[in-house]
Order: sequence, then C-alpha cells, then structure tokens
Amino acid sequence: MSTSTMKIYQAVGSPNSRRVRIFIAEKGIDIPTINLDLSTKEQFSDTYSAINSRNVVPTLVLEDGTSIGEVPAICRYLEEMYPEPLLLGSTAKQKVLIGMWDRRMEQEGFAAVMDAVRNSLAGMKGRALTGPHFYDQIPAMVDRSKVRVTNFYTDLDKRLSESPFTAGNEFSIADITTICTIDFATRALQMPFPQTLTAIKRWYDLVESRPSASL
Ligand SMILES: N[C@@H](CCC(=O)N[C@@H](CS)C(=O)NCC(=O)O)C(=O)O
Repeated sequence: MSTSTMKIYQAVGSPNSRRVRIFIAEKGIDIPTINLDLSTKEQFSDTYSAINSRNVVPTLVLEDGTSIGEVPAICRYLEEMYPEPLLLGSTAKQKVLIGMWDRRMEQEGFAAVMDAVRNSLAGMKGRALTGPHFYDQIPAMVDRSKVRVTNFYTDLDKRLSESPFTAGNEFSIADITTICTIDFATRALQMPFPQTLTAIKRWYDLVESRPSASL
C-alpha cells in the first residue's frame, strides 16, 4: 500500500531507524525514505534541524508538513492510520501490556546497549548522548552498562520461557524493540545473547525468520 505523501527520514545503520523500518514492513506500507549520513553529521544540517530540532532520526513527516519524532510516537501514528495488522494491541488490556513491555525492552535493554556503545566508541567522543547538546563520555559507565545488558538477557529469557512473544501471545512492537536491541548489542558491543538462554533462542529464530527482520 502506498502512502506517497508521507516521508520518513532515517539512517541505514541506526537501530532506532530500524525499529521503524521493521514496523513499516510489518504493516505492508510503502513510505518514501530519505537517508541521512550520520557519519558526516547530516543530522545537524539547517535543513534537517528545521525538521527535527533534536537532530535525531527517525522522523516521520506528514503530508501537511507536521514532523513526528520518537519511535513510539511514529509507530502510534502509523498504527492509527494503518490498523492492519495491529502491532500495538486491540483490547485495552493488550494495549497497555504491549506498551509496558515495549517500554521495558527500551529502558532495560536498548538504552543499556546505547549507553555502553556511546560511552566507549572513539567515534562518539563528545556525543555520549544523542540530541542537540554535546556530552562527554563517561568510560566508567561502560562496564555497568554491559552488566545491565547481561541482566537484560537473563530477565528476557525468563519472560520468554513464560510467553510466546515479548508482550504475550501475539507478535507486537515490543518484539521489534527486542530484536533491534539484541542485534545492536551483537553488532556494536559484540554481546550476542548466550546460546544457553534457550527461551530467547526459540523466540529469536522465530522473529528473525520474518521478512521484516532482514531490514
Ligand atoms: N528517543 C529517540 C532516539 C533517536 C536516536 O537517538 N537516534 C539516533 C540514531 S539510533 C540518532 O539520531 N543519533 C544521532 C547522533 O548520534 O547525533 C527516538 O525514539 O526516536
């Protein structure tokens, strides 16, 4: 389905952009994409600053020029506009449980990986946090963040031993955040989940086989 009047600004190697790419693919919609090169700091150009004043990707720009930043907000808009298949739940209970698990995956997993990466990589000097302000790296945070990632894996394995998907019986946005977290930790921190965590392995093989996960 074409949505030719919206546009999505994103970056190829950005895990937050990937969350939205997978969400869009699961919806089966087609949104024109504009790629930014974060390595040349294109997110700070005047043109993009006018689109997203936090200088981060992704941003969804609507037909009337409205900019929507923040992954959960972008996904909420797309869910409202293109309900099938539902990825944010149908009943009140399902919606809040999916919201709860998505937020937990983001805070306990994704943010921990991001902190370890941004406080350690030489290329991130002065960019320990995303956004328009510049923050020094705190090397002491790296080890703690890696412990958080290890604990995230243990807690996730327990959850997935009790539930087919992250937020319950159905695939949802929470699974998208989870797989993006794991692949980001594997690629950027060389911290894949331990193969002894068999519940994660069962879930990962299932989610990785979806065509959207290749994006
Ligand atoms: N909370 C934001 C986070 C967006 C974010 O941090 N994006 C990263 C890429 S994954 C970025 O734009 N980085 C630019 C930079 O490092 O200056 C969201 O949900 O969209």
